[in-house]
Amino acid sequence: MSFTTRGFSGRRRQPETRLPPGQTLVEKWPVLSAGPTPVVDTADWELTIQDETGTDHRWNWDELIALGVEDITVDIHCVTHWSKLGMAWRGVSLDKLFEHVGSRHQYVMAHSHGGYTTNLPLEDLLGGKAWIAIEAEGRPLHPEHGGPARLLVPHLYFWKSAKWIRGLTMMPGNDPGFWERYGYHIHGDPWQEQRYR
Ligand SMILES: Nc1nc2c(c(=O)[nH]1)N[C@H]1C(S)=C(S)[C@@H](COP(=O)(O)O)O[C@H]1N2
Ligand SMILES: [Mo]
Repeated sequence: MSFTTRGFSGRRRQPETRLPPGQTLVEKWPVLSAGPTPVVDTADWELTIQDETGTDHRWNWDELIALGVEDITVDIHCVTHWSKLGMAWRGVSLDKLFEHVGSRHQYVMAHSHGGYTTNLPLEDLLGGKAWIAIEAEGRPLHPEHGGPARLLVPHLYFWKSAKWIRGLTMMPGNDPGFWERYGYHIHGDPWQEQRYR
């Protein structure tokens, strides 16, 4: 399956209008990590979604891939003002994972190897808007960019796309994650310039 995600307008924006306010285009892909790059092997990789009852839903690497991998082309926008347009990614839609998880809780904390966290409303992860990404630009995701697997939520600032993802925990409220506690915006929509609070 191969398709290009569309903006919420339902129409692909032209390059000059695909840049959110205050952003600058980059060609090279910067690395931004708050700590060292953890070593994560697909052989013992696992993703856990903890539902509101505390029950863990688990997928190993092969089980993740078996859910179905999509090719997507998206733009990414970092709060530090760089944007990279038309990036080719491969990943598993969060819709596929949440088909197996019932939750009345409407917020999610993403947890990474190394301790990074970021919070998101569940609705920002569903509806073809978010993936567990395993490849970028035709190659397995480089460890510096979150390989073997990272969250990819391109419609929000890129700090929401947790690298080295290991789990999602359902939450009743929108508790702040790592950068959000340091004053980054609780939601992070680049089109609204939701950078800091
Ligand atoms: N685990 C983890 N995920 C993370 C980060 C991090 O430090 N640790 N940095 C975030 C920030 S601020 C950005 S801009 C992007 C950078 O991703 P990149 O290094 O692949 O460009 O990852 C986000 N995800
Ligand atoms: Mo960032």
